Amino acid sequence: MIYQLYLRSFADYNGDGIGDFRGAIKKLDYLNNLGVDCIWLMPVMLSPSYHGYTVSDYYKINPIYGGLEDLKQFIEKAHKRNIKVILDLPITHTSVNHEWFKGFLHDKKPYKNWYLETKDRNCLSAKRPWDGHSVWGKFKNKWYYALFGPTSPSLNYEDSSLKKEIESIAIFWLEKGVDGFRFDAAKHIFNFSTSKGKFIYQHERTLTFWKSLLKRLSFTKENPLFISEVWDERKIIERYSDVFGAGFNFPLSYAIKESVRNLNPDRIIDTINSTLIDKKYLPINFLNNHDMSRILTYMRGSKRKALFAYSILMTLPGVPCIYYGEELGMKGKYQKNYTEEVLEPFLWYQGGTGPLQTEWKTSYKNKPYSGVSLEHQLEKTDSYLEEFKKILTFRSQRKWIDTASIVDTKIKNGLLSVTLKKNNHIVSLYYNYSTDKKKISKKSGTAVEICGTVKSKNSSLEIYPLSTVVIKKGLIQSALNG
Ligand code: ACG
Repeated sequence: MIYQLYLRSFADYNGDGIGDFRGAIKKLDYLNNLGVDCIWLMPVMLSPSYHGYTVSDYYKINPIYGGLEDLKQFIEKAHKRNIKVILDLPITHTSVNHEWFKGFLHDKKPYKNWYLETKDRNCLSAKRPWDGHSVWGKFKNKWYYALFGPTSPSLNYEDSSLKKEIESIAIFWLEKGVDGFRFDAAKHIFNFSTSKGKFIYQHERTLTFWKSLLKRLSFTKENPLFISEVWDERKIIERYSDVFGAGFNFPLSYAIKESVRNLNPDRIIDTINSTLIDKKYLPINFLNNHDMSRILTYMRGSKRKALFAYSILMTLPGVPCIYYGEELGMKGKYQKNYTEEVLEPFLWYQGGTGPLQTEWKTSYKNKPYSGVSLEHQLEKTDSYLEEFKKILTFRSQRKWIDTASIVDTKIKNGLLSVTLKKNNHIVSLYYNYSTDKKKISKKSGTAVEICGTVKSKNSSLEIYPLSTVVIKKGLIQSALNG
């Protein structure tokens, strides 16, 4: 189970209000108890931006988070708890503060070729396909390609010396002990055609680039975890996941969220079948990340729906990944160009202050005394966190599900069932999407209720709306009774 961690908002050791490695070290037991076995650190390299996706030095840790020694300590202490650590590596663009970009602006070799410049009017009219933004930035008289906006000039991989440098950077971090990377924006290595003056994905070339880079990196580390972030339709995601060995499963994220929000599971079976069956790579399943709304907000405040969605995520094959603070039911809606709203401080204390609490920004969505804090929830018996943990515990005790096969999927009158198999484990999962109780008949054995309410009545089980139950096959013979 992967935990996506935004260090700035997690735990502050040195008292400057900003989360850091030493603070996060103090919270490793908290993550361990949740069942986390891999931490994805959102960008921690030197960067002028709050999110860190614009890097100004790939060999340096952002000093607000600590130094290289602190990262090494963090990794060492995580490893002691059998937790892996992977870094977010945004290499399709840099910060404008990077020495490379300064070199480019001054036409210095080799940097003048590491970014793309144009004077061609035809090129300048090119737009980003998904939202129509211009893909160019301007400094003095120079127009440079900047797919993610003018403060993030895109790197130009037509120059082979750049690839060598990126290789050295990745090796540098692997040698420091990190277990792998989340490769940001992986489909965007080659996407501008200067001859046509247009934005055009060049997947073949991009995949060749990654194959060669990853092959080189695999010599440095045994069993590295490389995850591609390719936000696209299934077929494209798959091509990249095959090369990386693991990829974020965007279609499943949409399918779970939409089906639960609309209480309509009709489309989810197709997505389960097409994204989770017979894969040569590990699907990384998630509901949201820092580019998306938090789940409780997405579900318009319905805790039942949010937990039900998590129960689906946590019972399907593939590796589940959760975004920090989701276990508390933090809220926040991502609005275009305003990622900050989903990056609020993890609230440890009711009053918003106490040891290790971060406060680098005001929380608008997760305010003190709003009931979201860990402290408050630990004092209650029926908290969101407690229900969330029950779902996580189910999964962390059954790691075999990560690589299980799906042998059957069915849906009848709003009751979705999925049967999983791995070696001698066979289980059937039942998810009640309808607004009525559903009955399944049983012969003998026990059922594990994962979410919501499930009652045993004589020879049958009653599954309440928005509830999930798992049944060990062979112990209970089930039939959908509608
Ligand atoms: C990553 C990070 C993100 C980061 C960057 C840049 C990249 O997660 O936080 O921004 O370092 C595109 C890229 C992604 C990128 C997002 C933000 N994410 O491909 O790699 O932008 C369509 C497009 C996608 C596009 C998405 C954006 O195809 O390419 O993602 O829209 O909404 C279905 C379709 C699918 C479609 C979706 C959504 O799934 O199949 O094709 O995706 O619907 O419509 C960071 C900061 C930013 C800052 C930047 C410099 O977060 O604020 O500006 O750095």
